[in-house]
Amino acid sequence: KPRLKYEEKKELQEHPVAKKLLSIAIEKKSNLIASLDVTQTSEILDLAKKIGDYVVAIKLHTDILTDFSVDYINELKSIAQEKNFLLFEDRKFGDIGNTQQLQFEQGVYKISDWADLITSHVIAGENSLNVFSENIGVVTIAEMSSKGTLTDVTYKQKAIQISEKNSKVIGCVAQSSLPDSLLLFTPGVNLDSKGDSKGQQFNTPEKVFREYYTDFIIVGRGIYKSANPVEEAQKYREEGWRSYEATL
Ligand code: UP6
Repeated sequence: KPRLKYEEKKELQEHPVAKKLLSIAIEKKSNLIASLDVTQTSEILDLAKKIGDYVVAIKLHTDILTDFSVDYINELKSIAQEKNFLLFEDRKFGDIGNTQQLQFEQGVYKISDWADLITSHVIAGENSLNVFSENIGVVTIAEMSSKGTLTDVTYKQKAIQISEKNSKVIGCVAQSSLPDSLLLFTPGVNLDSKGDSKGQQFNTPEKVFREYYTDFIIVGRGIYKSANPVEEAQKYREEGWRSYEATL
């Protein structure tokens, strides 16, 4: 059976962030999330201005920054507003609820103040998700892209069960298809490389749409490490959209 269109998926979503993400995808004809895994705020701001038109969201690892500041976050927020993309903090929470709450709300980054989307493991069980606010879209880690990951079929099924039951969860990170009610986010996407020496495994956009019916491709080094990030962002956007349409 063909996959659901973004318009049809939007009908199934209750969460405002899920609806917003799908609206942006439809409007921009893009299913690309750029992961800007760079260590200086100036690099993120520069890349966000240049590629913001082609992405639905920018994924961040805020704890790798050497010069985080509230001014940086405010500037990134205004670029996001202007260019119409969401901010996705890939924190991969993975602790008991109480600790996750402190990591989410406190510390230097105060993720709860600015993120539209966050990632969380569900290794600590369903109640650990209680601490995230209703207005932030939670994306759970159901299955990882790396070689030898412990997220086997049973783990993935349990993670999906928890995710389906929780109204804050809009979808999962995974490397295989999900129930229609959850949005699928797939990292480990690269057109030029099969992997790295640290366990990452890459697939092409075409494969992850055809085989998994993914909803969003997450591209890191394929864009920010390339000589021309703008050209690459355009290329992944086109390739992602073409691959999506081919599965309808
Ligand atoms: N990521 C994965 N695999 C997962 C979950 N998350 O690669 O299973 C994240 C990484 C990185 C990005 O933390 O930020 O997606 C992939 O970047 P890359 O394209 O440079 O490998």
